[in-house]
Amino acid sequence: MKSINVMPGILGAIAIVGAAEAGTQDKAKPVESRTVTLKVDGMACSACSTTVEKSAKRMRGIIDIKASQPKGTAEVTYDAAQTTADEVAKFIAKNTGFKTTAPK
Ligand SMILES: [Cu+2]
Repeated sequence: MKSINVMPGILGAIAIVGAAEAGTQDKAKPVESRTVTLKVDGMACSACSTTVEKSAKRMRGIIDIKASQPKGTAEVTYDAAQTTADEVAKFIAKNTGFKTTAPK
């Protein structure tokens, strides 16, 4: 009876590895990548732009962000299936205090 008990254990482990690999590829959720330039008011130095970047990277659906203090902008790449430019702007404004607006 012992061999019968061992088999489901091995199959279970293989199933878990398979699921983990499928998860990293994320085929169930197609990425609708979009890039938008947000206006970010009030950044005074490079630490401010770093704050904006770090804040936005915690948000669901953010693929990449590059904030520029001299330009007063943040170029954001996000998954349009998960969020919108307006939501990203609101998230940044709420978490950093910098007035952030999405292009209309
Ligand atoms: Cu600063």
